[in-house]
Amino acid sequence: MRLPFVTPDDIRTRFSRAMSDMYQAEVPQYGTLLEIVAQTNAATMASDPALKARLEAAGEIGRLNLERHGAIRLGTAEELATMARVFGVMGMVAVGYYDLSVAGIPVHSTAFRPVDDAALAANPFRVFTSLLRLELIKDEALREEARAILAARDIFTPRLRALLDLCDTEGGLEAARADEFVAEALETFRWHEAAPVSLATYQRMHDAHRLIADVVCFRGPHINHLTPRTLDIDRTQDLMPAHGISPKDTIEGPPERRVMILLRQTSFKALEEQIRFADGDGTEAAGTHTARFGEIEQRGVALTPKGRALYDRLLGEVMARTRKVSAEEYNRVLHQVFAAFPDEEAVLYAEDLAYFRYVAAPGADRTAGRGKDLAALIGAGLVTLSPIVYEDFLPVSAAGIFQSNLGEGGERDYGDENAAEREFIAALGATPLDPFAMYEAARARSAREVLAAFA
Ligand code: OOG
Ligand code: NI
Repeated sequence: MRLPFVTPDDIRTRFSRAMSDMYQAEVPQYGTLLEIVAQTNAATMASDPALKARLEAAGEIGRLNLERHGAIRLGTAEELATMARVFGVMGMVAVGYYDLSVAGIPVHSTAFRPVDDAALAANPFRVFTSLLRLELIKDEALREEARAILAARDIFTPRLRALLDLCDTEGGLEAARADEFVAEALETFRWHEAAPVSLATYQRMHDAHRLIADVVCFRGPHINHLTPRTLDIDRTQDLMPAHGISPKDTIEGPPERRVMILLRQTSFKALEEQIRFADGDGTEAAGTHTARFGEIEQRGVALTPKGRALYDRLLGEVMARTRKVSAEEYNRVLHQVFAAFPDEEAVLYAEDLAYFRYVAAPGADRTAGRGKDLAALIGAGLVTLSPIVYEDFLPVSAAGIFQSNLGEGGERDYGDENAAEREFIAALGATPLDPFAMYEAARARSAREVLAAFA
């Protein structure tokens, strides 16, 4: 008799828990962050019963303490293709294409995450996954050296590769194999204190770009942060210093508002960690590497293309007006400029700036709504709007996080960006899904359901 398969949602939850445990053991500040965030979330819900009721109605309470994202950086097309299979077993698919070269960083990226409503509600675990663009290493000898080092490594255990094949042929993994899969997959994300390259090689890669050293000089793509979701990022940020964590002095993304939009994030600086480098003759040289950091985030409503264009324009204006200013001045300008972004749900909806689900009002009289269209149902109070949470990342924010943790990269033009995207797609073996299309689909699905309920 064949045992039942563990669902992708369950495998993802087992994996994200295992990853969180590993990272807590490796980076104690992350455990502290989890505690502060849990405290903040409990306090925020206690002081804001309306928010709590809303999260409950939207099925978001269950996922809140599970919710986090991580990030890794890969070196080769084959690594990305295999990683896509690993995430696929956990019900995570590539969503969005992020071009980080606009910030002078030689990578491009996607986010692996669950996509349908039920899977997101079960556990929205996401991994921001970057691929190094070797072609951007200008020095040819160095580029070929990096290519050779990457070609010689395998970031996946042989057993993980076998389990991937088994999952493909059998169509799933039963409990014991799912546990084995989680343990084997975790190995790819582990930190290694011993590097397979010499200190001199590390330094040459590092001189080309810190990120190149981070990808090329290690046995695998160590998870570089895990980010819990807070309901109040300002409150969490204020609690950090008392717990021995010093955050950056500004929060990235939109300002604090009545209706939270997109994503706000803040991080603490990456740790400088001891590394043993292998010098060819069997001896070791001590050095350090800086990659792992901590981050928290607050998520709000997803924006439509129109809302996103307004957001990008306003943020661009803030950037242009705040070069080399204090944190106070930055916040002042941020609030002032973002006053132009409507801050009421009804207006965000009416002006098609943000995505909402249509929800039948509790106890709504079905017969009173018979035959009415959405506008009439909303007007009559029979249907209410529920914000669709933004499940993705901010390219500008992502670039900002990279910059603050990897040093100055400066603005650079990396040439034909469409060609880069085509290469990314070829490496991945698929076109990443369009996030806007998915929010739109969630909105449309809720419209169909609510109209059917009043038909
Ligand atoms: C990824 C940075 C992107 C975020 O939250 O925007 C990211 C990296 O540093 O590898 O995680
Ligand atoms: Ni992050």
